[in-house]
Amino acid sequence: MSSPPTPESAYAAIDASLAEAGLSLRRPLPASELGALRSFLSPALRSRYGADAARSAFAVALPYGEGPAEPPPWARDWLAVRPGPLAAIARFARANWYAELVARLRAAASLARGRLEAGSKDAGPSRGWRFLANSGLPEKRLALAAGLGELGRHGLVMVPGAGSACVLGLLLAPIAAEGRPGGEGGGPRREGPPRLGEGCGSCRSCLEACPTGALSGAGYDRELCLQSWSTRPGPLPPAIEAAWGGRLYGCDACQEACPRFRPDPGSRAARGLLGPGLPASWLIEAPEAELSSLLRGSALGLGWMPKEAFRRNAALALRGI
Ligand code: B12
Ligand code: SF4
Ligand code: SF4
Repeated sequence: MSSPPTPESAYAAIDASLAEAGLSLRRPLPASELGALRSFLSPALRSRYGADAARSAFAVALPYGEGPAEPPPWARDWLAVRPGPLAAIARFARANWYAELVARLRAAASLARGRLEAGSKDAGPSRGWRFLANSGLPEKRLALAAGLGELGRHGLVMVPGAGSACVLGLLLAPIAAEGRPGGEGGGPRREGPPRLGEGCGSCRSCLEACPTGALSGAGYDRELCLQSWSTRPGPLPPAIEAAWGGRLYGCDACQEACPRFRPDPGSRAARGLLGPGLPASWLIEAPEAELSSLLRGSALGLGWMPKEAFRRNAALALRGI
């Protein structure tokens, strides 16, 4: 017969398991914030992400690196026959860091359940454990509320060591867990709304570096952000087109300008390895089925991403490189 774990022993099991799964940047979400999340979410989102069943939650960040130095073998084969420029991929998408983070969260949940069950403790229903990254939950807000980092003036969460060079995720658990944070989170938990650029001092580098003026002291204008247009098919507004440059997916300009942006050379992802860019001519000429099949499993392989947007980006990149 198993008995419920104490919140402290559940916390110890989950925290140790997150560490074992390679997640050093981890912080528990205050219970009050989990309650606030439930009131904030629509019933559909609460049910989709299992928020009602969650009794505890951990915010995590996975620092990413530069990704592979070269495109994948099939892209190199194409280039051997058709030499030409690569259309650029931003660092967060050069490997599937979201899938990597979800895999580590899944591994951590399985380890935590194992630890608890080995001590005859009830780990709750397995479907109550949820592993999320780039989900429909407000991940930046939750990371900040957990004290994982602070909000840079570019609107991204900065964590110790990596700055904004990290993806964010969440582990939801169906058991209560309480304890002293064991991970390398950024600082005290935050009460109230996060403040933009609170640790930035007088720096304005990201604002100045944004090629479209999407960032201003007052905040961020999504309609002006190049990344917002990466997956929208059709002609681009002239100002966006003029600033496009050699991009295929993502934009790192505001982050590259940040003195605290430090991609982690030791970080590794096993999934969706694309590298710094893909041959622009392949993106334009390859049949749609080939694009879908070779991009599957990567950050560019989601079913809702229209391939004609990638073809347009590649055509602009050919012009802009
Ligand atoms: C949609 C989206 C985009 C859109 C729009 C971004 C935006 N800021 O609006 C586009 C495609 C443009 C985009 C761009 C990028 N993105 Co993006 N994006 C997302 C996504 C999927 C949703 C964010 C969202 O809905 N934004 C809408 C805004 C208005 O919502 P919000 O900022 O989260 O704020 C909400 C909460 O505060 C909430 N709220 C308000 N009050 C309260 C009260 C309570 C109690 C609660 C609970 C919530 C709450 O309401 C707000 C509005 O809905 C998140 C993942 C996620 N699930 O959070 C990633 C995410 C924000 N993106 C990420 C990344 C990496 C990027 C890029 C850097 C990629 C790139 N290199 O090109 C750029 C960043 C550009 C920039 N300077 O911000 C990372 C950021 C990591 C980090 N360190 O901060 C995230 C967190 C994905 C992840 N899991 O790692 N992104
Ligand atoms: S991602 Fe690019 S376009 Fe978007 S805010 Fe940053 S610099 Fe500007
Ligand atoms: S570039 Fe400067 S202002 Fe922008 S987030 Fe980094 S430190 Fe803050």
